[in-house]
Amino acid sequence: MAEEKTLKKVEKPKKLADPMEASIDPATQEMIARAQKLDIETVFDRAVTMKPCNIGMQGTCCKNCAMGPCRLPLPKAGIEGEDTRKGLCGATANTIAARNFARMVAAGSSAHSDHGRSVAEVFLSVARKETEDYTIKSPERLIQIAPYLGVAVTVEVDGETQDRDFDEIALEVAEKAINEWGKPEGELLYAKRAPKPLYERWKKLGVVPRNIDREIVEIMHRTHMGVDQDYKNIVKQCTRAALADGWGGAMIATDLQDVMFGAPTPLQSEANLGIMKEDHVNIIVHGHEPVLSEMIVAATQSKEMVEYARSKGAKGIQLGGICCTGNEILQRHGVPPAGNYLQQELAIITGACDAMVVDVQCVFQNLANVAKCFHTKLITTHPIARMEQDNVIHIEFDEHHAMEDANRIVTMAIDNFQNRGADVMIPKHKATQIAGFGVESIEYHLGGTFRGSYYTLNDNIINGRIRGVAGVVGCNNARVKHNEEHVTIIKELIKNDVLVLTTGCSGITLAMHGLLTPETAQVYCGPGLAEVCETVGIPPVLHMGSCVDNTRILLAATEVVKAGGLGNDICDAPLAGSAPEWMSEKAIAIGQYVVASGIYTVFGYHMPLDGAPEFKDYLYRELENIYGGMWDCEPDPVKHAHKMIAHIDKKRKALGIDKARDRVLMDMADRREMEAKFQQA
Ligand code: BF8
Repeated sequence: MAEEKTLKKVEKPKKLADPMEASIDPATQEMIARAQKLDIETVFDRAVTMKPCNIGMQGTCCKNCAMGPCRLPLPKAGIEGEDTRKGLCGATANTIAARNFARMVAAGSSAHSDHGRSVAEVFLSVARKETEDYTIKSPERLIQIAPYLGVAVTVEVDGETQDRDFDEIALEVAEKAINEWGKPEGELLYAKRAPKPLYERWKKLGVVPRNIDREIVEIMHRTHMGVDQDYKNIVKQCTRAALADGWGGAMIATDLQDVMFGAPTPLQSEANLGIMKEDHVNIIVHGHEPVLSEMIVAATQSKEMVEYARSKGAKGIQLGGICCTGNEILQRHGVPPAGNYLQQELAIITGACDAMVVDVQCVFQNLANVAKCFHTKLITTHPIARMEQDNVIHIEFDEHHAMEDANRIVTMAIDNFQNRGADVMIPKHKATQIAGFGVESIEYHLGGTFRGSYYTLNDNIINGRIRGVAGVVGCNNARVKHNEEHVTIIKELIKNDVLVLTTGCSGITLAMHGLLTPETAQVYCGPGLAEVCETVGIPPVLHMGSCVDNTRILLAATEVVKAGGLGNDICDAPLAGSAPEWMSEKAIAIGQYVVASGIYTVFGYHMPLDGAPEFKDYLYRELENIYGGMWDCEPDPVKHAHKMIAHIDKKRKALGIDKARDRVLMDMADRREMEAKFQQA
C-alpha cells in the first residue's frame, strides 16, 4: 500500500513555468524551455511551485524573539474600530511592519556600504602605493570629490596658492573616506553635497547620519525585542541609515570606483544571452564589486591569455556580465551584459559558459546545482560569500595580488573550454545599447554651452519639451513576468515626454529590449522628448550604471536644482522614481533614501505593508509632508507610469510651468505606426 502511494507521488507531473508567461524576452523563453527539456529546475519553475507566505507578504510576521514568530494577518473583512492585534509582547501590527521594513533598510544599506568600504580599502592601498595592479585612472574625479571630504586641493606657499601634492591629496581622501564608516563624532561629510534646503531639512529633523556603520547598527538595536515601539520613530532611523547609504557608502563606492577605474563616458555595447559565442571561451562575471572584475577584463584582453585561448582551440575570449558587476564593466569598458538577475542560471544552461565568477549579492545558490549539469566552473571569490555545494571552487581574491588571481581564474576558464559538451545552445537574441552616462555626460549632452551646467536641460523642462525626469531602476522578481513591467513603464513614460535615467537590472532589461539607443526616440517618444533626443543624439533612456550608481541620479537631481528655474530643492522639481520589479532589501534602502531626498517613488509588484494600514499610510502619504517625497506601490505598469506622470504634472503646476506644455495625445494607431517603424529600423 505504502509502495503504491509512493509510486503515485512519483507519477505526478512536475509543475513547471510556462516560458511565454514567465518572460517577455525571447532568449529567456528559449532557455527556460531548454532547461525544462534537460530536466534542470530554474527560479521560474520554483516560483510556480512555491507560493509566498501570505503573512510575510503583509509585513506582519514578527520573528525577532523566540516567543514568536507572532503572526498578525489583516482579517479578510478589514478592521473596524480599534485594531487590537498584538504579538505576545504586545507589539502592534505597525510596530512589527515598521521593524521588518527597518531591517530591510539596514540590510540593504549594509550591502551597498560594505561594498563601498571594500572599495575604499583598495583605494587606501593605492594611495599608500601598496599595490601596483590598481592605479588612479581619473585624477580629475579625485580632485572633484576631495573638497566634499574636507580635503584641500591647494596650498598657500609664500602667500601664493599652489596645487597641492597629488599623492598627499589621494592619501588624505582615502583616510577621510574610510573614516566615514566609523568616526566617533561629527556627521556624514557628503550630506552637504545635497541642495542646501534639503541638508537643512535633514538637520532640523535630526536625520543627518553620524557615521555609516552606526546608523545600520542602531536599526538592529532599535528593532531588537523590546526597544523602539513607535513606528514613526523607527522610520526616522530608517531615514538616517538610508541616507548614510545613498549619500554615504554607495556614493563613496561610486566615486572611488570612478577614481580608480575611470569615470564612465557614453559607449556602445550589446546585451542579452546572445552575446555569448560558441567558438570562444565564455567567462561570465556576476555580483557587484568591480574590484576583481576590472582585473578580469584586463586579463581577458591580454595578448598572452588570448593566445593561450587560441592554443586550446577557441577563437578568443568572450567576457560577459550579469547584474551590477556586469553594469560596472559595461559602463567603463563596453563589456556586454549577458543578462539580468533572473537570467543567471540561464547563462550556464547555454552549455557554453566555461566559468562563472561571482563576488557578492544577488547570486543564486542554485547556480551550483545548475553548474553540476554542465562543465561550467563556478568560482566564488569573496571571503564573505561562499557556497556549501562541493562543486564550487573558491579562489579568494586579494587586491595585493589582484592580477595574479585574475590570471588564474581566466586560465582555469580557458582550460575548461575543451571540456564543453556537444549540448551548446546560445540564443541568438541580443540588442545594441548606448550606456555609460553620468552626471557630467548629461551636462555635456544636455547642458548649456555657456554656463556649463544643467541649464539647457532645465530650459527644456521649463518649456515643456521634456515633461520631467524619472529614475527607473532595480531588480527583476520571479513573481512578476520577467522584464514586462520595466519595459511597459518606460515606454509609457517616454511616450509622455518623460526623460528616463536607469541603473541596475532595469538598465540591462532596457538594453536587451532595444530601448537604449538614440533611434528609440523616433519610435517611442512623445514629440517633445523625441525632438530633444534627436537634436543632441542621445537615447531617451540614459543608463547610469549599477545600483550603487543611483547616487549619480541623486547628484544629477542636485545639479537640476542648482541650475535654477525648477525650485529650490529636489522635492520642487518634476522628478519621480520607480522600481517596477523590485525584490532586494537594497531596493528598499534605495527607495527610502530617494524618498527622504524629496522624490516620489513608486514600487511595482507589492510592498510588505498591507497588514499594517496605518504604517503604510504613513509611508505613502505623511512622509511627503516631512521630506517632500513619499512611497507608493502600483503593480499595474500603465497606472504605475501615470502615477509618476501625475506627480510630475503636480510639480509642474506648483512651479507655474504647466501651461508651457502642448499636450500631444497619441492613440493606438499612432503607436502601431511607431512600433512598425521601429521594426523596420
Ligand atoms: O544591485 S537591481 S537584482 S543586481 S539588487 Fe540585484 Fe536588484 Fe539587480 Fe544590482 Ni540592484
